[in-house]
Amino acid sequence: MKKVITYGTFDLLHYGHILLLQRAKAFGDHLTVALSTDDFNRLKGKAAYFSYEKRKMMLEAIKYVDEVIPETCWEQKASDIQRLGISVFVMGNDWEGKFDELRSQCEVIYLARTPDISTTSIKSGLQHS
Ligand code: C2G
Repeated sequence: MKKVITYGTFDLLHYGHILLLQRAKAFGDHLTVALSTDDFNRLKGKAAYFSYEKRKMMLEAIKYVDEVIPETCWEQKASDIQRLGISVFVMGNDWEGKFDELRSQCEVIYLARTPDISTTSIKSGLQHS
């Protein structure tokens, strides 16, 4: 089984997130999402609208997602990859190059972000089609 992992807050779930998860899953047979906890979001300077539990429940309802684990710190990626037997690490390309040190453990892929949608824009109430 080829295992893929991705990390994020996934707040106010939107189609940009779904397209990321769909593309990430396509690199293997099993997708783990490491979901930022509320405490880690505070460290990231992000305040999620929905709690970790609600964001976790929503992710678990997505057919591309096989497992959701907590992301509690920046430094857990290498040990997650090792412990879970991950072959592919995927992130949106707003993170381009930021996790290249993981290339010693697994494939690292940065996918193009979906344009014109973000949790921030939803929060600021921009009209959207
Ligand atoms: N994303 C995307 N297109 C968008 C918005 C988001 O492809 N329009 C992707 C991001 O690039 C990221 C994932 O969806 O790969 C989750 O986005 P966020 O919840 O904003 O993740 P972030 O806060 O960047 O957390 O340790 C890594 C961090 O936890 C990443």
